[in-house]
Amino acid sequence: MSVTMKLLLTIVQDADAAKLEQALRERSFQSTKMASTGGFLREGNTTLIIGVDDKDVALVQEIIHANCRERTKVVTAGSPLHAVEGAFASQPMEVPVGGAIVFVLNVEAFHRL
Ligand code: 2BA
Repeated sequence: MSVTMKLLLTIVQDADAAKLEQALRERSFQSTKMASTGGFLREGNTTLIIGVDDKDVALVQEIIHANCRERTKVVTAGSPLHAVEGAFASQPMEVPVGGAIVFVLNVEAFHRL
């Protein structure tokens, strides 16, 4: 049986996660929260798995956009990043993070067993 559903694999900053979860709940969208770590900064972030009907994808993306903001992280000398990046990263540098990274995946099937 095919379903008309998408999975939004959504990576957000920890600081935005609770507010986003609440906003989704208020609109009756289900989500699953996973602790994750960014490969570049090697800091904790949050990955939300959100399964939604195709027709709700745009709305959910609006909710994500409204609840996640861009922040700048300063990567300072002595951070784990500097150990691997060498001379390129010997000065403090700023990187923008977020609002949110959203992968939209087709869902082949959805079962509640
Ligand atoms: P991080 O990998 O810790 O990356 C944090 C931020 O550092 C990124 O923010 C980006 O602005 C910057 N950045 C990442 N790689 C870089 C590089 N090679 N050179 C310079 N700057 C770099 P966002 O793009 O907003 O990503 C936030 C988090 O979302 C990432 O944390 C990662 O956990 C996830 N992410 C982003 N793109 C992804 C992808 N294509 N696949 C899987 N995860 C991704």
